[in-house]
Amino acid sequence: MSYTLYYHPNTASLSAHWLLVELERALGVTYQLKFVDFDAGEQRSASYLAVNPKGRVPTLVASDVPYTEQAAILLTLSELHTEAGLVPMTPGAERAALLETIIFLANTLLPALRDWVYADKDGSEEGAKAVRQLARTRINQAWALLDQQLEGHDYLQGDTFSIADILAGSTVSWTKGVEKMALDGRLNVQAWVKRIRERSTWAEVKRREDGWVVREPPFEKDLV
Ligand SMILES: N[C@@H](CCC(=O)N[C@@H](CS)C(=O)NCC(=O)O)C(=O)O
Repeated sequence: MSYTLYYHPNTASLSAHWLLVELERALGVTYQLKFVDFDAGEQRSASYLAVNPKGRVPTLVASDVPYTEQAAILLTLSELHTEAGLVPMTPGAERAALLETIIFLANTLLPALRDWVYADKDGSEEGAKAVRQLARTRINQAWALLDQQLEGHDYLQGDTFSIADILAGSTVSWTKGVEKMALDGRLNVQAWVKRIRERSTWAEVKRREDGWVVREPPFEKDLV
């Protein structure tokens, strides 16, 4: 299988990239990267929209078929390479727990993060502050629950590192405010973030995403 990941550094594409580095390390899976230049509006260019009509990253092209949505990409990729052990495949409690966490993240944390970062662009300048206030509440609620889930465990799936850690963990450093909301006062999340960032694949994915920065957008100073 040949893989091409359309990405922008330290954004929603980071999870798919991190998983690809994990699969490369564990199994020798190879992939190509294509940088999508947000400053140039490349995500809205006709050529990119032909690959991903949503005009967003990530897009993973696997043997000529484009896949979008980071949660779906993580499930698909980890299931294509089960030998890496990043997804439980046997129907039952473990797989149900993994699906529950992935769907929880995709339904709650990820849309709230989108609103936090893009409130003015997706909506309007006037409404942005109110949207961000609600987004902040939702982000905090999601991390409070994840902190509980981590109580007494090394990873979101218990004792095993999985795509749930990749999906949640890759969002933490998107911006300074987002990082603060995840970490402040949450001892389990703090220990877990430290643990997953000790993986050599984390340092490697940051190194490969040339231009990787933790942003500090102006609105975060007012609200966090
Ligand atoms: N639901 C999508 C959201 C993807 C998304 O919002 N990506 C952002 C980067 S964080 C993007 O492409 N932004 C560019 C834009 O909206 O113009 C997913 O989880 O994959």
